[in-house]
Amino acid sequence: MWAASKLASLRVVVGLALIQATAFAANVDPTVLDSCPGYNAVNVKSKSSGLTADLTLASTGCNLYGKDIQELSLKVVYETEDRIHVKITDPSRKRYEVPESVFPRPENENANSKDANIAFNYTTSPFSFSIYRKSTKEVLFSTASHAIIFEPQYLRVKTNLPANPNIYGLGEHTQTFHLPTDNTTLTLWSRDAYGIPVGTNLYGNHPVYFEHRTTGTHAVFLLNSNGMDIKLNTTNGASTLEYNAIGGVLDFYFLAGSENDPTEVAKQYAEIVGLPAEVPYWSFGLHQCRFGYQNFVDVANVIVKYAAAKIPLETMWTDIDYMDRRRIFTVDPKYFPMPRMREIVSYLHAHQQKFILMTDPAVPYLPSADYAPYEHGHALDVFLKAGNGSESLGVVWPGVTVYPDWFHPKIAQWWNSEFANFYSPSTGLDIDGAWIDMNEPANFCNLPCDDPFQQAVEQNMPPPRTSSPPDPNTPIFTNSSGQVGRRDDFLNPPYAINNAAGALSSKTAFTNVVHANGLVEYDTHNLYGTMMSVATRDAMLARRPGKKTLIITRSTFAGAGAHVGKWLGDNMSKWEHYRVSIAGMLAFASIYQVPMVGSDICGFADNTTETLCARWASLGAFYPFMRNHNADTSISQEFYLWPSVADSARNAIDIRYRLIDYLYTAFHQAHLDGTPVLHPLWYKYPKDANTFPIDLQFFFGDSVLVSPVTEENSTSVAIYLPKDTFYDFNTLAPVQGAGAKITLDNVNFTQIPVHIKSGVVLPLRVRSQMTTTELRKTDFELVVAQDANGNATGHLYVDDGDSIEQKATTTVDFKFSKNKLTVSGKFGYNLGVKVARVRFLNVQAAPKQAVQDGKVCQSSYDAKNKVFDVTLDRPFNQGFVVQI
Ligand SMILES: *[C@@H]1O[C@H](CO)[C@@H](O)[C@H](O)[C@H]1NC(C)=O
Ligand SMILES: *[C@@H]1O[C@H](CO)[C@@H](O)[C@H](O)[C@H]1NC(C)=O
Ligand SMILES: *[C@@H]1O[C@H](CO)[C@@H](O)[C@H](O)[C@H]1NC(C)=O
Ligand SMILES: *[C@@H]1O[C@H](CO)[C@@H](O)[C@H](O)[C@H]1NC(C)=O
Ligand SMILES: *[C@@H]1O[C@H](CO)[C@@H](O)[C@H](O)[C@H]1NC(C)=O
Ligand SMILES: *[C@@H]1O[C@H](CO)[C@@H](O)[C@H](O)[C@H]1NC(C)=O
Ligand SMILES: *[C@@H]1O[C@H](CO)[C@@H](O)[C@H](O)[C@H]1NC(C)=O
Ligand SMILES: *[C@@H]1O[C@H](CO)[C@@H](O)[C@H](O)[C@H]1NC(C)=O
Ligand SMILES: *[C@@H]1O[C@H](CO)[C@@H](O)[C@H](O)[C@H]1NC(C)=O
Ligand SMILES: CC(=O)N[C@H]1CO[C@H](CO)[C@@H](O)[C@@H]1O
Repeated sequence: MWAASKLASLRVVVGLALIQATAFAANVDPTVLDSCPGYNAVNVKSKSSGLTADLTLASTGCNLYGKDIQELSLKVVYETEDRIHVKITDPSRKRYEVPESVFPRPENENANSKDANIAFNYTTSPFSFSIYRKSTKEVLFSTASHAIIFEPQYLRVKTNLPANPNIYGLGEHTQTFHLPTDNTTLTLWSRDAYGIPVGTNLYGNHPVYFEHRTTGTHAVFLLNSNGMDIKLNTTNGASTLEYNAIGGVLDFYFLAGSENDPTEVAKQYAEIVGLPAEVPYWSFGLHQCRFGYQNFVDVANVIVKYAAAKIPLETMWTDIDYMDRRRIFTVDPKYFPMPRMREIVSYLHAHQQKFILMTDPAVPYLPSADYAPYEHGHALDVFLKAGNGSESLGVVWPGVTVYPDWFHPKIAQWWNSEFANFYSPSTGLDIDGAWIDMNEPANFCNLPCDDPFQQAVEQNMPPPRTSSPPDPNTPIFTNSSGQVGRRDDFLNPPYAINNAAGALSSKTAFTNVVHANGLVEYDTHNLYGTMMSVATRDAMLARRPGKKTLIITRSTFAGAGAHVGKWLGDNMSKWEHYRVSIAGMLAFASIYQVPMVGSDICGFADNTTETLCARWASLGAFYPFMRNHNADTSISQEFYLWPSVADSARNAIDIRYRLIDYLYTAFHQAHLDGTPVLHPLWYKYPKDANTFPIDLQFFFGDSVLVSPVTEENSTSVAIYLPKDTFYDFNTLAPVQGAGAKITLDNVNFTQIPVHIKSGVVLPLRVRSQMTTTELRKTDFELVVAQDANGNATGHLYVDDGDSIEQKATTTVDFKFSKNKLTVSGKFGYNLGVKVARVRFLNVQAAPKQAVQDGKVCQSSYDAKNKVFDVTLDRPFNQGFVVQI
């Protein structure tokens, strides 16, 4: 979060204080790049599992941003039948590569190229390569006629694309989900991106794209954490995608995906970046937060008012307001005194509710004050260092700060111990999850930042303590292999990526600082948020061994979802941001494998309006992570403040909570095999080109279609329904999709259109206005939404909701065919509830009766909506059959 009130003055300073990059900058004529000589392939050695070759510079080189490297080595490995790994490195010099400790490499299964679904092809002179799909012979990726450029601080690879390509991913950004492919630059460089402006680099970095064709969906992942511009362009009808990275190596993974099911490529991507972490059951409840709660009384009042409004609040959050002078691991003794805060936490826990606080990475630089977190970290020497060995300073909320070095061997010892102390259940604040922000890392100090103390004063950050200079005996930077002999410009490399903050170090930690292991922030910057995420997760697990936790971060790198969830940063209370939140969420959940994702409901900055907040409360109920959050200078926006917003929240939370077990099951499946938790429409209808650009509707889980009203003041929405049968979630009446838009009218501000895709059996809880702890004690009902063939299937996974290792779990399969519903499975975990009813949809005429395992049940038929409603009284601890 960022103080809106500070923004105006900061904007002015940014423009003046940038270190100007000396670069030719990002706009060299593409024909110049294409006319570079590139490389010739020699000593090509092919094997069944891949090939190796030496690449030699074809002539003197074009030396655009440095000297072209003479000799490269190419290694191609068929790691699985669906994955080819193509790596180009400089054999003469060790270059930075994303460390294995941060990004473990996927297992190489040594596939035989004969069995692979995609193949690597190449030309030798000049060297170019392509990847094609064997079954259709389609070229998926091809560098033909675009020279590969490999210089110390500049790498370029460009591929041809088909006309009007369907490209998704390459975030974090606020472009449409279906990316524009003309004159578009996507920049990857973690940035504190207040207002999430379109066309700029934002908080996280996911250098992966999925390309969809009616003949199949494949993916390309470039494992590189350096700053880069990825350019999509179309010239004379020919589309291309070009990588321009300022370091690292060319480390590509090509994924075959499949011809019919786009979710296959999502699963294959999960094999590389890791399967998403499971989160506790309670984390799907409603979260309330804001920046600007004044004191502990405010916080307590919100909790009480939610209860009074009968809107089930699961988790109360507090932003940095709670801190003493905005110092992490402290409470303000006057405004948020520890005993009173402990009282709030006890109250929440006694009411089966949860508590989460914000923790930032920046640590106030307080060498001579009595501030233990700094002292401990300093003693262990775990903070980032400037080149002369002193701690590298920035300015963040508490004033002058240092930054943890997540590569330091003692970082976990320090971070875990600060977490254990401050968040101690017996003496501190017993949080249930953690929220980590500002971890790009953000820095308010404007370049050249030669006097952070002065800037802290100018920016009115809590004034710094009188500080002595760094201890002359501070251990100084030791050279490592990655560093020796490297003369790169870490502050202003010759190729300037299109960083919206200006120079690379602008508004973040200095990119020339060297980590404890010798790696330079220039290379690892984009990993900072993910490394803090992993460290925080470990600290939470250390506090509560064996328990699942919720960590929500702002900055992410590929693979972050295996550890944490993510919120979409500092958006604004605007309709555009309500709309763009869907594209952002889909990108994280369906492409990047970070499914625990959501946007600040009702908007973070600026003032919301009643109608925006009412619509957003409904939409937010279908974010996997549902949190209302707000900025300090904005008007309050708790859902209970307006009757229409409260109604909207209650209505949508009712649907969400009844579906929580379905959502929990989807997360479990994602954790097992990478099946996405949310789906864009084209994942389900891959041959229907009308679905490719849609990003204002989506599937929540596998089969619940959400189609919010998207225009201010409107009570109607034109939604696209593919050729398939759907059911209105409220009435359960069938709605036939015709592969066209239909207009829904009279959607008042308390409602959101939701449809069930046919062919599914949905397990729902029967009642919902309660905490998730209570919810788990309520009965189930089943909704049988048959398809055109009279079939439907579904699944349910239940465990204790809390433990990482489960002693006993329940896995249920539902199958409906020939008017018979069969419920079977493994009932290891005792749910302790019943199945209270089954509703069969699209039943054309009243059945004579419903029989459950030989026993005739009470039933009724609703002819208008064609729903056959059967009452059961069946403990949900074994299988059963219902015949109608
Ligand atoms: C491989 O590349 C060569 C050279 O461009 C081309 O002639 C050949 O058709 C390609 N093979 C396949 C199967 O695409
Ligand atoms: C491409 O986009 C840039 C930045 O938005 C703009 O300045 C430029 O005019 C555009 N060029 C073309 C050819 O559309
Ligand atoms: C796209 O190509 C046009 C024409 O060559 C060029 O002017 C423009 O800068 C390119 N845009 C990007 C983002 O590369
Ligand atoms: C070390 O370098 C930093 C920034 O480069 C500078 O601010 C600091 O004064 C230097 N410290 C010493 C002891 O020279
Ligand atoms: C580190 O490497 C640089 C450049 O090679 C060299 O000048 C410096 O003396 C080295 N420092 C140490 C402590 O070895
Ligand atoms: C939000 O509303 C408050 C209270 O009415 C007002 O002081 C503030 O200026 C408003 N903010 C914006 C950005 O309009
Ligand atoms: C929506 O209605 C409000 C209140 O009548 C009005 O101020 C606003 O301009 C309207 N917005 C649009 C986009 O029509
Ligand atoms: C909104 O629409 C729903 C469903 O059509 C209806 O039940 C409810 O009464 C309406 N509320 C208002 C305030 O019109
Ligand atoms: C419907 O389900 C039955 C029983 O599982 C199966 O035999 C049949 O093939 C299914 N029909 C279709 C069209 O999928
Ligand atoms: C996605 C979007 O609309 N972003 C906008 C957010 O607000 C900032 C500041 O007003 C704009 O610059 C962005 O374009």
